Amino acid sequence: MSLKIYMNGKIIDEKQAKISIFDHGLLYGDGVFEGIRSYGELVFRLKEHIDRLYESAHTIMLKIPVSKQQMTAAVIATLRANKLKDAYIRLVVTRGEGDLGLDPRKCPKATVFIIADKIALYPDRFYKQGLKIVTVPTQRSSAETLNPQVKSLNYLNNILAKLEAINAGAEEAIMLNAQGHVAECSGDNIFIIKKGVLLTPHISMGALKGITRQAVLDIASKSGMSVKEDVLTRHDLFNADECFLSGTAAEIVPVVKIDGRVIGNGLPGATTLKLLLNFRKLTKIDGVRY
Ligand code: PXG
Repeated sequence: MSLKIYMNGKIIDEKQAKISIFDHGLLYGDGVFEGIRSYGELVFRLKEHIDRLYESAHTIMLKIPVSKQQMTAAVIATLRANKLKDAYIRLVVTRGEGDLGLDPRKCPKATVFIIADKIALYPDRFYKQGLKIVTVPTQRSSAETLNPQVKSLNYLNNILAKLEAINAGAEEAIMLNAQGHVAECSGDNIFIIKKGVLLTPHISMGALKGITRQAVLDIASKSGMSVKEDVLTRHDLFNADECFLSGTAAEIVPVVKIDGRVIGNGLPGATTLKLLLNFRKLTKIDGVRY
């Protein structure tokens, strides 16, 4: 069955959804995107995703040709057109068609498209056994180079890190910043639990302000746990009681080994699993209905 795609104001068949070879999203990775999830018929934290998309676009001086309200309606229209209940939604805005030069002024109109498809869930063993992850040589780009806060179409920094993790036989890559402090993973934020305190790298360490990350911080604070956005080293990770990753696709996934060091008792942590349970409860109530 072919998917229905939202493209520049219309819902069309995926076979008709084509991008120009002169689109600067392709030629230069010049554009922004979001990965969003719906649970049942609720789009999880849609407003936060739309806000982040427009902030990313603002920073790269990319004018999105539709309002936030229209974009929200477009996401919902795409989900309805595909009759999807549990879905993964990819929202993409590129600089649009231009010439072969870098100059964004040569691209008069941004390209907007939305793909909604069935969600490809992570294997169950990731949650039951936990992940083995490694730190990788590729540093997270700094705010002064390519700010990790901008969810841009230029993901090579993260892809290089992912390749290095795969080459090492690991499932995710921990990226450090130029100071050697923990920033985040190639497509997820990272958390540890130490003596009952929930810790995650401060955004200034070079992390994307993850929407799942914020949900985890909200859930933990509400349950009375102390939470701290901090400076974390590999030593802090190795000696944590528990470790997990957060992201739209992953939700909350336990980590049991980092660079060969066993974390805690080597099994998914009890607090991690409780947070995952509470996160899944939240996804059933916190969202925009369609
Ligand atoms: N850090 C980075 C670098 C990300 O790309 C996250 C953290 C988690 O953020 P959210 O808002 O999702 O909690 C992301 C987002 C994939 C995939 O297919 C993952 C992301 C983006 C695009 C695709 O695994 N992660």
